[in-house]
Parts: sequence; C-alpha cells; structure tokens
Amino acid sequence: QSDFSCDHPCNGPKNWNHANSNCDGKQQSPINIVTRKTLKDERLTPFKFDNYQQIFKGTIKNNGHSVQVGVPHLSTVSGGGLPTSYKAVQFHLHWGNNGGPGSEHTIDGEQYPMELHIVHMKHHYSDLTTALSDAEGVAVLGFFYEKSNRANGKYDPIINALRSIKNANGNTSLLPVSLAQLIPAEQNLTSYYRYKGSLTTPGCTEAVVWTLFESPIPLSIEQLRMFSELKFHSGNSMIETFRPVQPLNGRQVFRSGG
Ligand code: 1SD
Ligand code: ZN
Repeated sequence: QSDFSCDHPCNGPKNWNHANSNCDGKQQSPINIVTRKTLKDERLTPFKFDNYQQIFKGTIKNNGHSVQVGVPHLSTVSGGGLPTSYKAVQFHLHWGNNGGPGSEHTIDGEQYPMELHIVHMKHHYSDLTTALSDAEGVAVLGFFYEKSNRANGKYDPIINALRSIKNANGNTSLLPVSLAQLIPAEQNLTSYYRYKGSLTTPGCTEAVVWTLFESPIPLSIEQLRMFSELKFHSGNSMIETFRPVQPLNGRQVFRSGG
C-alpha cells in the first residue's frame, strides 16, 4: 500500500511533505506556468513519436488514486529537446469533481478539467525505479482536456471500461487502443512548455523532464463525469486527484520555438 492510499482527507497532498522527504524538495511538480515568464527555446523542436499508432490491448486499473493503463514498451518519443529517446511505460489521469477543475498543472492560474500523463523512461532502462535514480530518467508528456459539446469517440475504450473498475484494485481489459488516438494530432503538438520537476505523488522523486502541450483534448461533460464515479481505497468518491501547484523556486520554464 502506498503512502497516499487512504486519499485526501487523512493522508493527501497536504501531508506529503511529512510523508516523504522528497516531497519537500526544491524542484517539485506540478506548477503554475506563467506564460509571460516562459523563455522561448529554439532547441525545443517538434517531437518524433514512434509507434504511437500501435494498437494494443491494455489493462486499465483503478490503483486506488487514479486509473492507470500499462503500455507495451514499443512506443517511443524523441526530439522535442529531450536528451535521448524515451519509451512509454504507462498513462494515467488526474481530474476534478464531476467535470470541475482537476488538472495538476495550471496555465496562468487556469486549472483544466483533467490532465493526462504519459509516463516514459529513458530507452535503456528496464524499470521506472532505476530510471528515477537518473535526474532526467523519466519524461512525462502532459496533456490538458477541455469541455466539448460533443462526446469524443476516441475515448470510448477508456470511458466504457470505467464502469468495470469502480472499486480500488479493480482492473479490466481495454478494447484495442493506441496512444495516438488519445492525444491531439501530431501537427498540433508543436507548442509546449518544458521544465524540470518531480513525480506529483510520493516519493515525489525529482527525476522528471516535464512537457505540457498547449493543445487540449476535447471530452464531453458526461465523459468527464464518469471519472468521478470511481472510488478511492477508502471507498470515498475518487475526485480531485491532483496535487496542488508547488513553488517554482527560481526554476525557468521554457516554451517551444523550433
Ligand atoms: O501519480 C503518478 C503515479 O501514479 C505514478 O504513475 C508515478 C510514476 O511511477 O507518476 C506519478 S505522476 O508524477 O506521473 N503524476
Ligand atoms: Zn500523474
């Protein structure tokens, strides 16, 4: 059982600084991105996505604090100012209450209804634990969601599976899905923010190269609300699964410019 298994009131984000010394560090995530203070960096060129179109049959799990899908280590990302290529490990989401504010990162103070994290590790590592001992071992690609008047059919495999994993530790197989179908088209992924930070849950390890894409993913309010039907380990509704924004402590946030 993890440090935060009993969810927010008893052991949530506000108590993590006590739960784990890393959570008190100087390079924590998430952050509020103040766009006028970002620095354009010509090295932040477009990403190269390999095998993001690969369709796989994944398992979706309610891990007691989010829903997570393991990804076969075939999809890789490089370019985008990353030091090397990184392979996808898993993705998960952070959300609010019934479609209310729920993203972890905020842009000029705006909190989006949900945020997708596709967690990658440097290609030569075989597990996340090892990757986390490297200051740039992990790359998380973060995507925001926006409310749309229309349901996003590309999310049917995810949304339809949620009803089968309402309780903590529940898992079920997903209908075939690809990472590409869950994110905006590649030509809309050239505008992004970059900074060095941490995992947003304990142990809050400061080993993450963060990328937040500007272009949001549309979902209907009904689709967003389905996430609030899930339950934490405690049995309480799994809502507001985000860590509050953390101090920048002098870090520079860069924006793409390639
Ligand atoms: O919250 C997730 C956590 O569930 C786990 O996936 C971890 C990686 O081992 O990453 C954090 S986060 O920083 O991607 N939110
Ligand atoms: Zn996350």
